[in-house]
Amino acid sequence: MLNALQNIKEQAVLALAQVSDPKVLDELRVKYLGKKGELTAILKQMGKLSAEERPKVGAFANEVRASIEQLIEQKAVSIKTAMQAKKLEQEKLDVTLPGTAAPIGKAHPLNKVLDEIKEIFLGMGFSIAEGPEVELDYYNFEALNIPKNHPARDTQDTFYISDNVVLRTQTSPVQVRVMENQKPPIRIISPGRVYRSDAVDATHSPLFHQIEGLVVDKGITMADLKGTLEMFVKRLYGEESVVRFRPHHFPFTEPSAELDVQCFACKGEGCRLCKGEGWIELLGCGMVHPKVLSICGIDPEEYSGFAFGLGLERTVMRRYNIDDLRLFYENDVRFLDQF
Ligand code: 2NL
Repeated sequence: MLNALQNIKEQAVLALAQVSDPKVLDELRVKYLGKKGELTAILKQMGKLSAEERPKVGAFANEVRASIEQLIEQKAVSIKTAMQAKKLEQEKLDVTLPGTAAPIGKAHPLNKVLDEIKEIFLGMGFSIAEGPEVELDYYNFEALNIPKNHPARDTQDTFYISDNVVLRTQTSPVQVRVMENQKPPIRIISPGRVYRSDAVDATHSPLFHQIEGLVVDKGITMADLKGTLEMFVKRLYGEESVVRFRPHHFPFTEPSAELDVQCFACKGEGCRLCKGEGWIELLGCGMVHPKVLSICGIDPEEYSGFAFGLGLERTVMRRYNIDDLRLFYENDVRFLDQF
């Protein structure tokens, strides 16, 4: 019996030396020390022993039990320590590593410049007017002194929804609606999407953006037009900007003009930026045609006004030296992130 106990002890020592899994350790505890375990099995046979042998075997059995218990206890501690070390190793956190930046959006370059332009005009007492992009032929053309056979109505250039409904080609119809509904004084800008049936290339798109402006009151003259627009250009491009007005023609203004700014790069000498001209074209403008005023229900004998229009894309391209308008609509973050 002493031999059997010695065997159990040796087996247990060997088995326990191999364990690294707490479940297996528990199984071994049951196997050696459990109620149906090997040690208990031996102790149950103690009755067969002589009175002389019994205390010896009993003492040794206790010794074996105690040393197996101690081994299991030590093993449990070392397994727990090893598992904790492994967990710490796996979950280690280097707080000196750079963090993962949360991507933050920003305003589109078209909106950035549009916001600046709105601020400039709001600062001069203008309000912002909006209106439909799907517009009656009447508001887009007729009311602006562009009759049925005018070249500006070329079906090549305009999207027709039906005979008398078009996608607006300018934001002027917004201003026509304001004149119909509001008594002067009127001081508005109307920014928004406009449409032309153009093929897409570096300088054309079937959808682009325009900002128009309109002032109507008693006694408005060309001097108001020139003063207001020169002030606008200086606010947008810098106080040192030099402007000039050139005669032009629009059906809805008389007289009409185009406003140029002296090239910022060469100061009028002629360079690549201004294509040798010395001047860069910014916008079209003029005194509202008396016919347009009367069509909109405003007496041209009592009131006069000026109006202007500029393309947002062209303005932004000039501002940031962008050479292809398609970049605005492609939503490539590598492009958009630069502004
Ligand atoms: C351009 C420049 C312009 C206007 C737009 C306008 C609007 C009303 C009455 C009179 Cl309601 N004029 N807008 C005036 C001059 C120029 O746009 O290059 N357009 C094709």
